Amino acid sequence: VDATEVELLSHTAKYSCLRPSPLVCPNQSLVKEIDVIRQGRNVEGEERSMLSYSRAISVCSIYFIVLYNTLNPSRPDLHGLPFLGVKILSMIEEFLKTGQITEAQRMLADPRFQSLSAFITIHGIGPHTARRLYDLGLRTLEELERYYEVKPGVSDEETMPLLDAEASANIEAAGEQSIKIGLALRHDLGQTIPREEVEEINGTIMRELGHIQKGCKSVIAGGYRRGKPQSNDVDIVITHTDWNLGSQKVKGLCRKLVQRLHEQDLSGFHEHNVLRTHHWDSLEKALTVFVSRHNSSRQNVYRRVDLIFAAPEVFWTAVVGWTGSTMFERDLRLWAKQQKGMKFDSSGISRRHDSKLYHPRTERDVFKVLGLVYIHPTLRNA
Ligand code: TTP
Ligand code: MN
Ligand code: MN
Ligand code: MN
Repeated sequence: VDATEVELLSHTAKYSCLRPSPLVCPNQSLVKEIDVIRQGRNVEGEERSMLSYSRAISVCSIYFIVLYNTLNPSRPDLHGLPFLGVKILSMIEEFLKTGQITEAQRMLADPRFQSLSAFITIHGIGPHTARRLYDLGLRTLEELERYYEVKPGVSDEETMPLLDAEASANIEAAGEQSIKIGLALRHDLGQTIPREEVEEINGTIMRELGHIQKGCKSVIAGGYRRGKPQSNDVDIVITHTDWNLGSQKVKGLCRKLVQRLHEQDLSGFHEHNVLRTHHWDSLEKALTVFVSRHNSSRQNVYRRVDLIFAAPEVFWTAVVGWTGSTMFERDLRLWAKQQKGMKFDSSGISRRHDSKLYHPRTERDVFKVLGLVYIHPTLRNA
C-alpha cells in the first residue's frame, strides 16, 4: 500500500458499505485484541468510545492492508486513514512490537469485566442490566440463576410460563421473563448453529407457514447469509410472492405463525417484540426460541430464531437490512443520509425532501437506489 492507495482508501474507509469486507481478515489477531477493548467499552455502556473501537476494527480489517506479515516487513502508513486516532495508532504500534495491547490484557484480567462479559452472553441481558446485577453483588452465572430462581436446563412451561398479554405490556416483567428464559436455556442458546441446521429450521418454519398462507417465500439473512459457518441465531425474512396483493397477505401473519409453531410444539417460548425496547424498524417480527429436532440421535435443542415479515415492496430492503453486519448497516444508513439525502432502514428507503418511497425488486436494486456498487453478502462482514 503506497501513499496514493492510502488516499484512495481513506475515501472508501469512511463508509464500510463502499468496500468488500470478507469474514476473515489478515489482521485477525490484532482485531481480536482491539475487540477486547471494544467489549470493555460496551459492557460499561460507553457507547461513543465503543463505536470508535468498532470503526477502528473495521478499518484494520480492510483486507488488502496487511499490517504485519513476515513477508511484508515494510508496514503501510496508517496515518491517512480515518477512525485511527492517536490512541488507537499507539495501540496498534504496541501490538506490532509485542503482539499484545496492555489495555486489552488488563481488561481480560479484570474481574468486573469478566462478570459483565459473562452476563451479557445471556439472552435478555444487555450491558445496562448486567451492570445493575453486578451492583447487586452478583458475580457469576450460577449466582444469577439463584437470584432469578432458575433451574438450569429446566425449561418446560410449568416453570417457564408463556408470556401473557399482561406481561408483554409490562416491559419490566417481560424483561425479567426473557432473562429467566435466557438463563434456563443458556447451555443450548450458547451453542452456535451449523449452516445445515439453519437451513433445516428455515425449511420447517416455511412448511408450517404454508399451512396458514400459500405463496410465501423467505431468505435466511444474518450471519448465515454473510457466510458464517456457525450462527448464534437464525434470521429469516419472509414475504409473499404476489407483488400486488402480497402486502395484504403478510399482514398479521407473524402472530398467526408464532401461534401455529406454538401449537405444533415447535416454538418453545415466544416473546413477541418484548426483548428490545427500541426497534430498528417497523416491520412485524417475532424474536422466538425454537425447538430444533435437527438430529434424531440428539436431544431437542433450543435455538434463537428471528422471524421478520415484510411486504413485497420492501422485502429486499428488509433482506439487506437484516443481512448485516451491524457496522455495514450503520454505514448504509449514514451513507444514505449524508451522501444521498435518503433514509434507509430495514422497513424502507425514502427520499428526505419529498418522502418519495422506493420499492426495489431485487437486492441489486437496493444498492442501485442508494447509489452504491453491489457488494456480495459474504463481503459485508465489516
Ligand atoms: P444478529 O442476528 O443479531 O447478528 P448476526 O446474524 O450478524 O450474527 P449472529 O446471529 O451469528 O450472532 O442480527 C442480524 C442483522 O439484523 C444485524 O446485522 C442487523 C440487523 N438487525 C436489525 O435490523 N434489527 C434488529 O433489531 C437486530 C437485532 C438486528
Ligand atoms: Mn445479550
Ligand atoms: Mn443472526
Ligand atoms: Mn438475530
